[in-house]
Parts: sequence; structure tokens; C-alpha cells
Amino acid sequence: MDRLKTLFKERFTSSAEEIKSLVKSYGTKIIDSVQIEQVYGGMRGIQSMLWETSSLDSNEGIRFRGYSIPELRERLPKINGATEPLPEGLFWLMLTDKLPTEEDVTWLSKEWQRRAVLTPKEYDLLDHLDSVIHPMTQFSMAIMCMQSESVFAHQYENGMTKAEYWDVMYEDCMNLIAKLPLVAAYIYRKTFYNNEQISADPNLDWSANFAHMLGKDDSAFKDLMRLYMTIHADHEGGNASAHTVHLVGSTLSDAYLSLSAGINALAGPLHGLANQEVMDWIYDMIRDLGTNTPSKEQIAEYVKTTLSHGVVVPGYGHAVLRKPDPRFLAQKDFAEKHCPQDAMVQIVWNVFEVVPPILESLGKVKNPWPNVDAHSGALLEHYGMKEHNFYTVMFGVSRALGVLAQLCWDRAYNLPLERPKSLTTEEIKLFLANSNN
Ligand code: HAX
Repeated sequence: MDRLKTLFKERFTSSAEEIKSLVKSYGTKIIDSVQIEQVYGGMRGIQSMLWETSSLDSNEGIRFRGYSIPELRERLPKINGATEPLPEGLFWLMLTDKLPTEEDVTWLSKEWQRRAVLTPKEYDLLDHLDSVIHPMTQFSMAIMCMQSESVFAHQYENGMTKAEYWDVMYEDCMNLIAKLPLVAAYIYRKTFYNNEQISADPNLDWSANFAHMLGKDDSAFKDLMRLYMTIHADHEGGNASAHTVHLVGSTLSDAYLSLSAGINALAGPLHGLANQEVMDWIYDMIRDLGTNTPSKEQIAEYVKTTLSHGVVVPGYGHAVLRKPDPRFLAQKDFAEKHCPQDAMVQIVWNVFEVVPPILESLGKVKNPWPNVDAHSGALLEHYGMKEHNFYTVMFGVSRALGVLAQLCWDRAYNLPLERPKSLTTEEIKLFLANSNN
């Protein structure tokens, strides 16, 4: 058994024991109650699912196993001359609840390189994905195409006990994470670079190799990828992509089927596609205003026009957060160090000054602040990635780390089929009539 798997087994075995006794002693205690407006309002704030890898505070933002983003940037190992942490380290932390050493991260980089092999049949399937299909749809289909490689599905068909689920799920998740940069870069080069593919570099870490296969060998871009892949990885379990993976996985669908479903959720404009929408919105603004350097006053007018058309300002607002997203701030910090004079970065910063008071003045927006998607496109574009409709694929590669680490936990705990109870409006009215009597 490999070193990460061994540590994970030790960790979940003691955790599972603890949960058993916790449920036995306190199983009937009430942790939350549900209001009617939550039933109609997208279940906001209902605390009803387990997610071990990260936790989201509405004011402070995300913590991965207790560590904030600034703490992770400080404390996760940086190897190969990196100035940003490697997402390998975050995956290790999410799975074992321990900060890894440089040696651990080096091992994991090599292990993912070792597993990053596509079969000729998989390449053939990728080649048949038409380039007119949105890259996010291609990405989801590509993950489905790899599903015949699932160790979990194969073992399930041949018969295995519940106690073995975690083991084969770990294998699937490690294989899938290893292959995702390869698949995403393949789609990128096929769609935008006439199928001129770039081979992997076995000496690079996971993110740097992804950058390399995309065709971007700038060392600052490699660092951006390390940061990007770390901060987008997980955002607790209630967000649409994470929740979808967890839900589909609870039916004992394997990691490929579950992740592909989560990628479809991420592809929505209110979720991950917002990173594409932000850049498209800025370009529309530049075109409509007829200037590449709009003033704050011009931006404010454009925001008001956008709102008057009844559409949302992409990159702003959040279902949980009530402060500027620390993932936005981490990217802003990166831009301040690497490209403060970039014209698009300047626009993003001006939008940051202008939008919150306008959204606040509407009196209905609960969070007027920027989320993770408000900044990422400007940084990618600075390093020459101008294909906006590929941005959400990059988000998806990163999001896989968190949701697949949690999927390992789901099977380690043998969490049951997820099946909440729904209500009809008739039942709600009946409940109200009875409670008013
Ligand atoms: N622009 C304009 N109006 C907004 C808004 C925005 N950025 N954010 C919220 N509102 C509006 C809502 O549309 C809603 O209006 P109605 O009552 O007329 O329907 C009202 O304010 C209350 O919404 P809320 O409670 O503040 O927000 P929700 O929890 O319902 O929705 C969203 C959260 C993220 C979906 C929302 O803020 C939004 O649409 N933002 C823009 C899209 C975006 O950036 N999505 C990415 C979010 C982060 C993420 O998942 N990244 O992947």
C-alpha cells in the first residue's frame, strides 16, 4: 500500500470509530431546523451534509482542514523552485488531515505522473469530440469516456465487500486526478491549436506540467497554475459541483461518473462558468464604451445598464460568503506582484471598487463583494490564455482535487445513499393550517 493510502487508512479508521460513538451518544440531537423560505430558496444555509475536507465561514472564507488560504500559501511545501504552494500538498492535507513534507509532495507529484497514462482507445474517443462543442462539455464527456477504466466499477461487478470500497475509490481518484491535466490540455490544444499536442514533461509537478502541456512555459504562469489549482480545489460540500459529486457518488456510481456530473454543475453561469462570463462581460463593456481603459464613472454606468437588463454582474455575489472572497484576494495579491500594470487587471481592480456599492444600493443582494471568478480570467489572459470558454475547464481540473478527496472519505465512512425528503406546496399549506390551529 502506498504512503498516502496508508496514512489515509490510519486517519479514517480512527475517525470512523469516533463518528460511530458520536452518533450513538448524540444521534438524536437537533443541529439545525428548516424554514419554509429555505425550502423555496435553494436550501440556503441548511446544515445537513457531511464534508470533511474544508469548511466555509461566511465572513472569513474557506479553510482547508483548518488552514486559511494565506496560511496554506505560507505552509504548504513549494518544490521545483515554486513560489506558490503545490496543490499536491493540499490534496495530501485533505486526505490525511496532516500538512505534508517536501518529500511527501515530491512523491505525490511523481505518483500522479506515473498514473497519467491514457489508453489508445481513450485518445481515440478524445479525437472524436468535435471542437465546436463547448470545452466544458468536451471535458465532461472526456471524463465519461475514461469510465471504462474505473477500478471501482470493475471490482463492484466482480463482487467486493463494503470494507473494500474506499480502497478502489482511492485508486480511481488518484488515476483520475493524474489524467485530468492531460485530458484538459489535449482538449485545449485540439480545440484552439489545430490539434498540435505537447507531450508531458515527467520532471514537472502536476500544475507546472499542466501549464507546459497547454503550451505556456513561463515560470510565473506555472506558479499561477499552482496557486489557481490550490485555491479552486474545494469550497466545502454545499456548492453545486461538490454536492453533485457527493450525491451521485452516494449511489455507488464510480469516481468518473460522479466527477463528470459535478463538472456539468460547474458549467452553469451562476457557478463556475462565471469565470468565462466575467471576461465576456468586460469585453462587451470595452466594445460598447469604445475604450480599452474605461474610467470608474464609465464602469459604474455600464454596471447600471447591465442591471437594468435584469442580468447579474458576473463574478460578484455568493450564496454563503459575505465578504470579499479570499480566493479573489489571493489572485489580486498575485497580480500585484507579477502584473500590476496589465490593462485588464486594472479594469478588474476598478470594477472591484465600483460594483459593491452599486449592488449594495439595490437592497436585495446579500453579498456585494467579488467571488473567485472575478479575477481569474484577467490573470490567465495576461499569460496569453485568451480562450475564455476554456477557463471553467481549468476550474474543473482543480475542483476535482477537493471533491475526489471527499469521495474517498465518503466511501471510507460508507456513507449511505443520499436521499433527503421533498415537500409539495400542498403539504406546506397543510402543515401551516395544522400549526395555526
Ligand atoms: N448581480 C446582480 N444581482 C445579483 C447578484 C449580482 N452579482 N448577486 C445576487 N443578485 C441578486 C439575485 O439575483 C437575487 O435577485 P432576485 O431576488 O431578483 O432574484 C438577489 O440579488 C438576492 O440574491 P442573493 O441571496 O444575494 O444571492 P444567491 O445566494 O441567490 O445567489 C449567486 C448567489 C452567486 C448565484 C449570485 O450572487 C449571482 O448570480 N452572482 C453572479 C454570478 C456569479 O458570479 N457566480 C459565481 C459564484 C461563485 C461560484 O460558484 N463560483 O464558481
